[in-house]
Amino acid sequence: MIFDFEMIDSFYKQLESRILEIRKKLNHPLTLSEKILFTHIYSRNHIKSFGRGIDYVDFLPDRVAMQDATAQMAILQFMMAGKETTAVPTSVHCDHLILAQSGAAADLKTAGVTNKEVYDFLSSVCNKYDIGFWKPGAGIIHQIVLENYAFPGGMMIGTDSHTPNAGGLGMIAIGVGGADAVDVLAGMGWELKFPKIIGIKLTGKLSGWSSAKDIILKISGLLTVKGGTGSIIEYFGEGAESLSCTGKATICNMGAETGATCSIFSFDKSMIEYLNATGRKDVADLARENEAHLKADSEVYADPARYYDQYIEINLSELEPYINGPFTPDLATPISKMKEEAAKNNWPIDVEVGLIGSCTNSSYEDISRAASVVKNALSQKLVARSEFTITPGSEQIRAITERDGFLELFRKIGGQVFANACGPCIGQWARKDANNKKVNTIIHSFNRNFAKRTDGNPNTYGFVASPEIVTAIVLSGKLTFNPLTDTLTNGDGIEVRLAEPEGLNLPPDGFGNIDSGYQKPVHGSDEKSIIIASGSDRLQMLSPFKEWDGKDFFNLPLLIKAKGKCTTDHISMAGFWLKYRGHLENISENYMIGALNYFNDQTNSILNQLTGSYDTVPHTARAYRESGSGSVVAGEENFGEGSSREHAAMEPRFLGVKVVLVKSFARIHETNLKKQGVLTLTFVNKDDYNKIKEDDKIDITGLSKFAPGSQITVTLAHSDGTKEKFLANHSYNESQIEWFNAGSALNIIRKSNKINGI
Ligand code: MIC
Ligand code: SF4
Repeated sequence: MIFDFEMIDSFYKQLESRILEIRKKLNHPLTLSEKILFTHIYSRNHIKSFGRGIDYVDFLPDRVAMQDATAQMAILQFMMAGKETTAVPTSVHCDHLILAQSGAAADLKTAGVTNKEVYDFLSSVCNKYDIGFWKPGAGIIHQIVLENYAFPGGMMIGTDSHTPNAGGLGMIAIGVGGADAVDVLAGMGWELKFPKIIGIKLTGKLSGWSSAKDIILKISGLLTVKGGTGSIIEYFGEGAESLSCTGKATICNMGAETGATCSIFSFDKSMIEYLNATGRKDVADLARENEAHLKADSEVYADPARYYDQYIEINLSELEPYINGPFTPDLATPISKMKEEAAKNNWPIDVEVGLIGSCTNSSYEDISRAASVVKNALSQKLVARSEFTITPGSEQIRAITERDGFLELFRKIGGQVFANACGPCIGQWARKDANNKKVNTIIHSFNRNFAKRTDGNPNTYGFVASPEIVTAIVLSGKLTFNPLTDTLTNGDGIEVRLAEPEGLNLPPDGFGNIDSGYQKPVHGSDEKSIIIASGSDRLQMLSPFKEWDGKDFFNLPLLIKAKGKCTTDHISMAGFWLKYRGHLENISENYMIGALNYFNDQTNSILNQLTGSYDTVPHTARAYRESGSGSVVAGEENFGEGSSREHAAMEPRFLGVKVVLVKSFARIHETNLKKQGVLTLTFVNKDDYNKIKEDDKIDITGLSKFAPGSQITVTLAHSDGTKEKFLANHSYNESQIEWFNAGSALNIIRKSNKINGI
C-alpha cells in the first residue's frame, strides 16, 4: 500500500505549472531548495524574491510526523484548537518511550505496561483526528517516514529535530516544536525565515572503511554545531549520486547537528531504487517524469558559488573515517589522528560499549557492512572486547536483517539486539552500573553525544562513528584502534587485520511482507474516547497561558545565568523524564537541572534571592512565580541546541520565566519560546553577559514600542545599589509579536476559532 497516494499524485500533477509560475516571477536559475520551498508557499500570490535569512514566509507542508515523546504535548495543544481533523496527512510514532534493558521482546512488553496510558491516549487521539498510528516496536519515526511516506520534491515538518532524514529521498523535511505542528494540523500557514542555502558538492567515490556517516561527521567538524543555522544544506555532484538513498538519509539526518534547517539531495537513481524496493514504484515513476524539477537548474551546478550562500566541495575518494566527540558532535577527529588526540586530551581509551543502529544508521547497508566486519573477525578467531548493542530503526529492517543472518552474526560476538526504538540514543538505556559516575568511554553510531545523554553519567565520554567503525572498535576494545592500519591479536596469538567492510544498499531478496506495526485510524471516534485518567501523573490537560498585560517588566530576579553549552538536554533532560512529556506540571520539575550555574559551576544549585540560600532551579523559579515577579534566564551561544522538544520552552513559561536573554539561539528552541509567549532576546554586545550578577534584579523596558527591528533595554540593578543598562535585540516579526501579546501562538488560534464559531 502507498500511503496518501492521491496527495502525492496531485502534487506531481501541479508541479510543472507551479515551477513555470515561479520561473516567471523570479526569473533566475533555481536551486533545488528554492523549487521545493516556492512550490509549497501558503499563498501562491505571495511568490516573490525573498531575502534569504531575512524574510519570514508562510509555507504549506504536505504532511506532519510526530513521535510519542513530543506528540503528547503537540496533540494536547491541538485539542485546544477546536478542530475536527488534521488539515494534512499526519502520523504518530511510538519510538522514544521504550527502555532498552533486556532485549527487544522483553523490553517491548515492559513498555506496553509502563507506557500503556500514553499509548492508549495517542492511539485514541489518532482515531479521533484521523492520524496514522505506528505502534511501539514498529520503529523510529524517521526510518518509518523514509520507508513509507517521504517523496522527492515534497515538504514535511516533524516534531523531532532529525526529521531532515527524509532529505535522503529528496524531501524538504524540517524539525519543529509541537506548536508549529499545530499550525499545520489546524490548516494555517507554517512560518519559517526563508533559509539561506549552503551548496555542498561531493566529488569522487567512497571506498574501504569510509561511509556516508563519515561525510556528515566531517561536515559537522567543518560547520560546527552552529554553522548550518538558518540554512538548508543542498548536496549534489557525482559523489552524491554514488551514495545509496539511505546513506543520503544518514547525512541529512545528522545534518541537524550543524543547526541546519534541513538537508537535501537531488533526485537520482538511488531514490528510484529505494522507492521501488519499498513498494512505491508508482511514486518513483511520477518522480521520474518530473526529474528536471527535482534537481537544481544546470546553471546552478555550473557555477555553484554564485547561487549558494556558502559553497563547499568534498572529495569522497580522499575521505577517511572520522570519530567525533566527546560531549559534542562537532569535535571531528580523522581516525588516523585519534591516537594523538586521545593522548593529548587525556580521553579514556578503553571502550566499554559500542552501540550501533538508531534512526540515522540502521539501514540495510549499515547493518550489512557492520555484519561483514563481524563475519571477517569470526573467521579470523577474533572476539569482541567491548559490549555491543544493536537498535534497528524499524521492524522492516529488523526482520530482513534477521532473515539475512546479520543479527545472528552480532549475537555470536555477544551483541544484544534492542527493540526497534530510540533506546540508548535518548537515555532510555538501563545501563548496568551507570549510576556510579565512573569515568568511561562508549562509542556509537547515533547523532548526539552531549554529556549524560545516553546513560545519565556525566563521566561517560561518548564518541560518534559509523556502524562499521564502531564494530571494529568493539573488536579491539580501544578508541584508538584504526582498522585501516592496525592489527589485532586473535585467539591463537596471531596478529590479524580486519578486511574492509562490504555491504549491499538494498536487500537482494526484497523487504518481504511483515507486520509493520501500523494502525489505521478508525473514523467516527469522539471526544469521549480520548483517554486521560483523572489524577494521571503522565498526562494533564493544558490551560491557556495568560496574555501579556501590556506593561514592561520590572524587578525580575535572575533565575540562572547558564555557563557554556546549554542544549535542550540541559534545559529539559530526557531519559527518566521522558515519562512526563504529557504532563507539563510534572516535567517542569526538570527545568534547567542540567545547566551549569555560572556563579558556582554547579548544576541545579542557584541562589534563591527570596531566601538568600541555594535551591534547585525549578523550586526557585516557582517561588519567583508565586511571589508574582517571574524571572529572567541568561545564557551563551546556540542556546537550546539539539532537540525540538517544546517542553524546554513550555516549562519556563509555566514556571513564570518572562525573558530568556542569550548570546545566540538555536532555531527551533527560539521559535518554541516565542510560540509559548516567553520573550527571547539576544545581547547586542555579547560582553554584556559578563555584567549580569547572581543577585541582580532586572528591568526589561521598551516593550510598548515592541516592533520588528526595535531594541529592548535591559537594566541590571546590582545589590550594591549600582545599575547597568544595555540594549538587547530581538528577531520577532509582526505576527510573532502578536504571539507574545496574546500570551502564546495557540491563544491566537483559539481566538480565531471562536470568532469563526468553530
Ligand atoms: C533527540 O534526538 O534529541 C530526540 C529525543 O529525538 C529529540 C526529540 C525529543 O526530545 O523528544 C529531537 O531530536 O528533537
Ligand atoms: Fe530517536 Fe536518537 Fe533518532 Fe532522536 S536521534 S529520533 S532519540 S534515535
